[in-house]
Amino acid sequence: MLLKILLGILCGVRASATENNTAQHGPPPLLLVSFDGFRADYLQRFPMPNLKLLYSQGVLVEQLTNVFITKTFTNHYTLVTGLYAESHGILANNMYDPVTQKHFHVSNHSDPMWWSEAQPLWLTALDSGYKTATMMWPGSDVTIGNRTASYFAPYDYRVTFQQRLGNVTNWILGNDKEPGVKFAALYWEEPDRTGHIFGPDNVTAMSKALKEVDDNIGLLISELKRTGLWGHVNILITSDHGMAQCSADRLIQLDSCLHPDNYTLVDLSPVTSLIPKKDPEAVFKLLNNCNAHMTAYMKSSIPDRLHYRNNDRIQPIIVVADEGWTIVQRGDKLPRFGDHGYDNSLPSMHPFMAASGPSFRQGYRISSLKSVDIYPLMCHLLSVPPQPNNGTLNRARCLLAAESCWDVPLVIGLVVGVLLVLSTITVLFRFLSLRRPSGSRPFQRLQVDDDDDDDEPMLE
Ligand SMILES: *[C@@H]1O[C@H](CO)[C@@H](O)[C@H](O)[C@H]1NC(C)=O
Ligand SMILES: *[C@@H]1O[C@H](CO)[C@@H](O)[C@H](O)[C@H]1NC(C)=O
Ligand SMILES: *[C@@H]1O[C@H](CO)[C@@H](O)[C@H](O)[C@H]1NC(C)=O
Ligand SMILES: *[C@@H]1O[C@H](CO)[C@@H](O)[C@H](O)[C@H]1NC(C)=O
Ligand SMILES: *[C@@H]1O[C@H](CO)[C@@H](O)[C@H](O)[C@H]1NC(C)=O
Ligand SMILES: *[C@@H]1O[C@H](CO)[C@@H](O)[C@H](O)[C@H]1NC(C)=O
Ligand SMILES: CC(=O)N[C@H]1CO[C@H](CO)[C@@H](O)[C@@H]1O
Ligand SMILES: [Zn+2]
Repeated sequence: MLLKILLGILCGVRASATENNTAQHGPPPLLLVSFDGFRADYLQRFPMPNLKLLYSQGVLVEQLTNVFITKTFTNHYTLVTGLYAESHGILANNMYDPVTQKHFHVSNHSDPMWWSEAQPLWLTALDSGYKTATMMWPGSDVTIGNRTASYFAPYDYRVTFQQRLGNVTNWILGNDKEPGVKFAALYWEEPDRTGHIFGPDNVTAMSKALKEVDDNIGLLISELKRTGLWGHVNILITSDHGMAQCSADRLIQLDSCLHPDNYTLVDLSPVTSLIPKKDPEAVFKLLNNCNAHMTAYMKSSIPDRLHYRNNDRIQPIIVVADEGWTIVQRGDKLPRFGDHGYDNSLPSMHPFMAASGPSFRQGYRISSLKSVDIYPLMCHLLSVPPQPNNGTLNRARCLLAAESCWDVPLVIGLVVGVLLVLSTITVLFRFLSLRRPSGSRPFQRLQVDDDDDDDEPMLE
């Protein structure tokens, strides 16, 4: 708490050219790009020259602590709302809502009721008078509160990255009739797809996929340079989650513990979500003792740190598999070699964040940030008042060029230093005042210097 306050005070705002422009022409446009399933350590394991070029001129957050469950729709909505899953309502890629008795699936996600517990940035920014655009960002084709971004395109895997990018740069540029958009969100499905098919440990497959991702980042840089936007837009490249290696040796069969007649299945792996038919406690007990590599929770006892409890769309029992384990109902067929959705404290589930542009520092990196903090950061970059959220700008402030910021270790050092000086002064002061003789303390006199002796009578 003390540290928070200190950081807040120390991160004083410095006047800068960016702010001058902000005052006159509004903030620079912000382009948010997600490469689905980009596990943080891919950055160390694969070359990625274009991405490295981008953040060498900007900032890098080596790991982003995302939210539970570490699935695509859940975390993409978190990035644009700053909310935990329980607060934005997109709790999984497969959901059941007991109030409306509706079912949600990635391929049937367009009913606004699922998304209306939050307001994504592409809508909030409209209220500041900006135009916005979304290119296949999950949920951005849904009419939320009767609105969409000014421009959007529903997901279509056949549209190449270059085509998506072309639309986005046109939207940012604007034309004679329409001003450019201030906020654009661009989605690309790799390296998630390859990660699922081959697993993140397959160096051959992942090298190829990440080379393509990096080539796309190269395209992004050259397209922004070609259109004159480079250096004038803030670019934020991030992802929703990482990927864990799965194996046929790490399968958990629910049927071996519990007959499927006993429950209605809502979601399966790596987080099983189910509704018990009769006795919930009995079903829980069977699941809890089923396999050492998974943990069952009654809804009321899901740990606080997961922020995954206060929502009707969380079912009475969830079961969470250990890293790399796959839950199936029956059989011994491994559905995919890579998966995500596991506990969000696992580094393998974490993505990264890189950014560059006029508002960011250059060549700066921090080891971690929470994904809920991206939203307040983006609101700050756009001067858009944030909706209530679970993030804070304080942790991301140091990434900004306009903030003179102190490192946490430095601040701790400073605080300790100040405390040391203060206590030294106190000790010295005490020592000196002890040296002041008082007749009632005989030992005092023994320590007193000769020249001090002269003053004594006057003091007493
Ligand atoms: C602010 O912008 C104006 C016009 O673009 C420029 O003349 C002025 O020098 C700028 N001031 C600062 C402090 O950058
Ligand atoms: C899609 O979801 C809606 C409710 O949100 C439901 O009425 C409809 O039956 C679903 N369609 C399919 C094909 O599952
Ligand atoms: C959305 O628009 C419809 C018809 O235009 C209207 O009936 C409804 O109240 C609106 N809903 C919201 C949330 O504004
Ligand atoms: C994207 O750009 C292409 C080529 O200019 C155009 O045909 C297409 O309509 C654009 N898509 C959207 C959603 O505006
Ligand atoms: C790794 O991926 C390649 C395709 O890039 C595939 O041919 C190979 O079988 C995979 N290896 C393993 C061990 O899965
Ligand atoms: C997250 O933010 C929402 C909106 O402000 C709030 O209702 C919720 O209590 C917050 N969650 C936590 C764990 O603070
Ligand atoms: C705990 C529980 O409800 N067990 C039931 C599961 O389903 C089988 C088959 O329908 C029943 O025999 C069990 O009693
Ligand atoms: Zn994903």
